[in-house]
Amino acid sequence: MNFRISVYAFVLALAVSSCGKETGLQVIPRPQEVSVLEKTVPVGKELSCRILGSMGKEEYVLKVRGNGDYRIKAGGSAGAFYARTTIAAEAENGGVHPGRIHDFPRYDWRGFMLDEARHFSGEERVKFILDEMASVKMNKFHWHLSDAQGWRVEIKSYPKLTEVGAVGTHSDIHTPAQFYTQEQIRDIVAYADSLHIDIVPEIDMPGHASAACKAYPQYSGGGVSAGFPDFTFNVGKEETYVFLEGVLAEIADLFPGKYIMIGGDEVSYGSYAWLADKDIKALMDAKGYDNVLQAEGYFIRRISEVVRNLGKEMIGWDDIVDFDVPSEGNLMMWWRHDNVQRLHDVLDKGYTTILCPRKPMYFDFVQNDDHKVGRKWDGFCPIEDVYSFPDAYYRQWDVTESDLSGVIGIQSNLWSELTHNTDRVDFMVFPRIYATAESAWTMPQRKDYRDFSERLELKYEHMDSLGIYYYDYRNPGAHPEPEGPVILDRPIQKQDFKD
Ligand code: TNX
Repeated sequence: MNFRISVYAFVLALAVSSCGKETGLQVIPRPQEVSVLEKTVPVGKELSCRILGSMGKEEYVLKVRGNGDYRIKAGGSAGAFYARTTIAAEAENGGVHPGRIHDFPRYDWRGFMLDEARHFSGEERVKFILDEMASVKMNKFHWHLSDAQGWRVEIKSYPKLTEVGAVGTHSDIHTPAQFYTQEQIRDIVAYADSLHIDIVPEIDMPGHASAACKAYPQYSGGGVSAGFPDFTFNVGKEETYVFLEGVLAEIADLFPGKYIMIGGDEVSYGSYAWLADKDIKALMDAKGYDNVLQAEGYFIRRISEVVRNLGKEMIGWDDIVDFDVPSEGNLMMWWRHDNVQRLHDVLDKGYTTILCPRKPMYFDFVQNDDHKVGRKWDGFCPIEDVYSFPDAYYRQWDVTESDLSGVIGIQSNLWSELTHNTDRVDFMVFPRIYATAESAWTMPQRKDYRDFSERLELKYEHMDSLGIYYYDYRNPGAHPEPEGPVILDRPIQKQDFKD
């Protein structure tokens, strides 16, 4: 090291140490660049907020004076919102640290998915989850609104979707209809918007469609004979496309965001029935298809056109990767942790991708080995693993950071087969969602699990103040694992079959 560099290093070290340690800043997700004094002062007033075109839309610089007054520079209203979110987190922790924070997200997509089809959470809970997401700078709420067990969004042109399709849950097929009216949806969308969260609606097709097919059997393509006779839509009938175009047009109108998620997963749980359907056979004959996967691909390509014509981009689960939808305007969610080839496929084909592999990102997987209610699969999904995602996984996926340049973000998913009440939802989501937030926001070189665990202390206080029934890693006895749902009368599930 030459003399000038070492003098520079010394002066820099002195400057940083005289600015105090950043460990005083108890904020999740951890900001990228922090230079603040250790001691806090009460939050003062906002002196200015300047929006600068030279900064990223979500980027901000926050300068806090010794008296607690502060100035914001940001690249857009989202960045300004995140600066104020940092101030609010500091205020909740007792005071703000004078100094400078420069912050921006690692990923554009910082998501959480809630399944409301298997069990319904309702408006108040959704707003609460949106609040928690916003408090840790998450910005995509993926809303799984339809599945075999229930259809949860009002569609004016097809009223039976909710009159009939919203009846029932995973644990009781007789539960009276539970769904969102269009007015409620608009209200929730506006609420999310005020928190800089985009809502990404999912209408799952052509599988997981039993609830819709119960309401409109004329669009059913059949399914397994017992329990789910109508797991799929009929991909051979023109009327099915008219129906789905109508549904998706209302969805596009209700959700102003850029994306519509069309699912596309696990169709094989029902599609063998297609070989016995005259309309689907006619389609296959006309197109020269000799297996049902080709018919599935035909359906997905048509739906991708429908979504594009509505001015939106389509997202599908990685199941649709081989169906040749254009990489422009179609995104993929990689979820099969045990099928890494699918990750390579989506990336090699140039799809913009969101990473949400079951392990470690599925919150229907348990958090601890002794938990009984929830999935395990060669282990489970403890918070450390969520926190170390995605970087700790590159080696086992045989990828490097640069291979992942098509990845726009990460997401955790709560499938709700076994979360039938608020305690169970809380228990599975918290505190893991805070780890998702930091993995999605903070650059890898700024992540440190021990430091995160210390910062989580204040989140425990926060959760206590809100009465959240979280899983307490420090003291597992504090909130015992809540019982799972009593299954009164449920349809036979795909899990009951081996493919
Ligand atoms: C697979 S993830 C599903 C869901 C289930 C979940 C349970 C995905 C695209 N499909 O339908 O709820 O497993 O872990």
